[in-house]
Amino acid sequence: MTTPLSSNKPFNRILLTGAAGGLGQILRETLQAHATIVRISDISPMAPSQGEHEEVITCNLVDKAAITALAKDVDTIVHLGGISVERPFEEILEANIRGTFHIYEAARIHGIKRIVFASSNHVTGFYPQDTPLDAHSQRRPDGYYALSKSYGEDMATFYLHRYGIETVSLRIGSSFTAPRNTRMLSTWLSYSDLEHLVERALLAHDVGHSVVYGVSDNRDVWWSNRHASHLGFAPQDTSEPFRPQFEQQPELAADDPNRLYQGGAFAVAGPFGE
Ligand code: NAI
Ligand code: 15L
Repeated sequence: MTTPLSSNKPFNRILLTGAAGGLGQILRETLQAHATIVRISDISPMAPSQGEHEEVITCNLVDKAAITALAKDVDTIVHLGGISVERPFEEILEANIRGTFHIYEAARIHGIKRIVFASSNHVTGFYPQDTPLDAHSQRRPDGYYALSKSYGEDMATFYLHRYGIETVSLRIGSSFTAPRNTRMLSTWLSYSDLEHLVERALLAHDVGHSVVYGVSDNRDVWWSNRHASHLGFAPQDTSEPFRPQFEQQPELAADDPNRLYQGGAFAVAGPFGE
């Protein structure tokens, strides 16, 4: 841990992984309000540093020494980096499972006390749509990607009890500029609500390991955040304005995974290989 600089921001330095990605590009701006310096990282090219308040470091999550160095002098980590779709197990193993392990080890080594972990709704993706769930519902991962997020949540619990590192696991629904299909009318998380969620995950006190579904105030939400009320997450947006464009389209077939499973098409991806 470093001594805070003379700014009145809550953190001296925040590390953001996955900064070149869809959500990383949004949060890169948001986090400026909360830290004197935002250190951003990705394996993919990122826009150049905007000034002294931003450090840009290209880095592979699979490289343990590089991730340990990346987290030096950091106060808290927002971990978004990794593969964000269903892929063969070996790819997921490296970027997501080994990569998240390296993040937690780096936090332990440098005395970092809080991680905001981008988990996913896919840890419960195999539930039928309309089944009400909350953070205590048994997980039903819908693929290797989902398994990696589920393991990440278990890692968070272990590092809390063993080393006192707190985590807020964000089970993000579908965070894009707009819902892309009928399923996402239920799972959509607006960028504005995402920013608010990450702010609460960084600033709320005594979070232990908290699990929260990242979803806007949509009409037909399957997930309750009753066990995460201490975070103070209060989404303001809704997918309702997008509903008419989907209602004009033909209804999905009864066996369409986007109609059956909370995780949609992820639940029927693969098998990979022979
Ligand atoms: P994205 O795929 O746009 O961004 C992920 C970033 O991680 C990419 O820029 C990629 O280059 C980087 N990355 C991949 N492998 C890496 C490695 N080995 N080392 C370093 N960086 C690596 O994904 P998006 O949409 O921005 O999501 C961010 C996070 O939130 C991901 O962890 C994703 O699983 C999670 N999430 C996103 C949702 C969404 O709706 N956007 C929903 C649920 C979870
Ligand atoms: C995810 O976990 C993915 O990262 C994202 O690309 C979306 O597909 C989202 O879930 C979803 O479930 O819509």
